[in-house]
Amino acid sequence: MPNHRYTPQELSSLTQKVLKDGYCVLEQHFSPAVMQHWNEQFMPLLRAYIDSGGSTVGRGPARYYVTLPFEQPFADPTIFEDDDILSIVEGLVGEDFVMCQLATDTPLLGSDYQDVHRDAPPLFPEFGIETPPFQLAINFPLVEVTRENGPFEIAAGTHLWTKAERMERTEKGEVKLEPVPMKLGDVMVRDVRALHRGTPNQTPIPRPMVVIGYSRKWLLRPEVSIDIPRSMVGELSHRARRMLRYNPIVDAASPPTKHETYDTYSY
Ligand SMILES: O=C(O)CCC(=O)C(=O)O
Repeated sequence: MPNHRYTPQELSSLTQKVLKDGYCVLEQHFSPAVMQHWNEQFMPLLRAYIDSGGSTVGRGPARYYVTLPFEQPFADPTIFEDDDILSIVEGLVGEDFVMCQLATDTPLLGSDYQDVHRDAPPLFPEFGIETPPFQLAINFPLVEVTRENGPFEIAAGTHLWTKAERMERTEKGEVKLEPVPMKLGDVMVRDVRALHRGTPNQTPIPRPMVVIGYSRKWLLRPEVSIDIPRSMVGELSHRARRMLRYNPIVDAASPPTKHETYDTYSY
C-alpha cells in the first residue's frame, strides 16, 4: 500500500512547481533522526575518501562528490522508494523511470563559489531546443543548511533556457540565484537543468547533501551508477529492482575509495 503524506492535489501542485520553477522543496519530509544517523555513518566514508586522495576535479577546492555504498543505512527503501517523491518523479519523467545515482556533494571549509551550471546537457544539443524533464535530482542535506555552511543556490525558471538564452541572459544579469537554506529532513526535487551553484562552507563542519538521481526509462547515464551487492538483491521490492535495473550487480558494496567518474557536469 502506498504511504502518502500529501494528497493527490498537493502532489500535482508540487509537480507543477518543478515544471515551472525547476525545483520544489518538501519541508520536513524525512526523519531528522534518520538524517543524523546517515551523517554519522557517512563521516568515516568521507574521511576515507579524502585520505585516499579523493579527487575534487571539476568541483572546486575542498568539495567532494562521493557515491554512497548500497548497504545500510543508505540502501533504505523508506528514502529511495518514498511514495510521495516517486509520485512527483513519475509525474515529471514518466512511468517505469530508473534510479541511477545515490551519492553526496560535500563542501568543506576552504570550498569556494562554483561556476553557475546545470548537471546535464540537453537531449538534442545540435538543435538548440529544450525538452520536458528527463533527469531529476532529489537532494537532502545530512546537516542543517544555513547561510554559513554553503547553501545550494538555484535560479528558478532557468531549466528551459537554451544555451543561447543562457548566454544572453547571463550577460544581462538575469540569472537570479537564491540560496536554499534547508532544515534536516527537508527534500528538494530538482530538474538538473535549473542553473545552480555550490557556495563556500565557512564552518569547520562538513555539509553533505545527498543526491538521488532518477531518469526517464530510456536514459542511461554512464557517468553515475550504483553498485548493487548481490546479497541486497533479494531484499529489494519488485519496484526497487525495476528502478535499479541499469545498475551493476556486484559481489560486495563499493569501498569509499572507489574512483569517481562523475567529474564533468557543467553545461
Ligand atoms: O551541493 C552543492 O553545494 C552543489 C554542488 C553542485 O552543484 C555540484 O557539485 O555539481
